[in-house]
Amino acid sequence: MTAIIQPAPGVCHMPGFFDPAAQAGLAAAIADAIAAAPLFVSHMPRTGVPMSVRMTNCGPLGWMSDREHGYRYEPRHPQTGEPWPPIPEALLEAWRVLTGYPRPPEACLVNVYDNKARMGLHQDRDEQDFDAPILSVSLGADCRFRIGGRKRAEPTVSLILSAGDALVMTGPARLCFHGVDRILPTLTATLPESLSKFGARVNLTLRRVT
Ligand code: MD6
Ligand code: FE
Repeated sequence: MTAIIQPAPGVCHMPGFFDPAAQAGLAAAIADAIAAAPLFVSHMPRTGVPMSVRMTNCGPLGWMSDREHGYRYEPRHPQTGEPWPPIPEALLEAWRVLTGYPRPPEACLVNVYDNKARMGLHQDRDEQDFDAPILSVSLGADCRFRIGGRKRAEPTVSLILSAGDALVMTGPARLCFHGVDRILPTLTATLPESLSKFGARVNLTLRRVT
């Protein structure tokens, strides 16, 4: 039984939800997904500035962005043209247990951070369904995660996301601004070996889209 911390209404942080053995199993499944659907770089709409994370997806739909067509979900990998690999069973199980949502996630975004990568404050609003929660699972290095209100200018709180942590954003938090300030230095590389060649931290974000 893991503790549940609520840093803001609708935000549930469950540190160490996945134990080290479960993290290793998940890492191996994500390494398989990356082998089938290689990591790629998305670009900001209009400006074309590249994002500092590399990404891929699992599930029927995958999130991506480029200068011309902006933020969107696509059923196929932009380079291979293949459908995304399936969402690992351990993540589907976590979705059922932690969200209680009656339908399965349609998208699992895999974000890979090196030590310099970050993610600016954003809302997850490219989905048609804001009633469904979002589940995020972190592997590898710690990061400083920041979460605020529904307006960008509202005050924010920060928390540390560590390996094995699950975070659910639901209800009043579903459209809150959030981001990753920075990856924190660790004495020991915590990303399981199957993924450590790709980066320092991996975040998996599961969503309903339609
Ligand atoms: C990350 N996470 O932790 C980025 N989005 O690397 C997210 O952008 C995120 O953790 C929606 C809900 C939970 C999240
Ligand atoms: Fe997000």
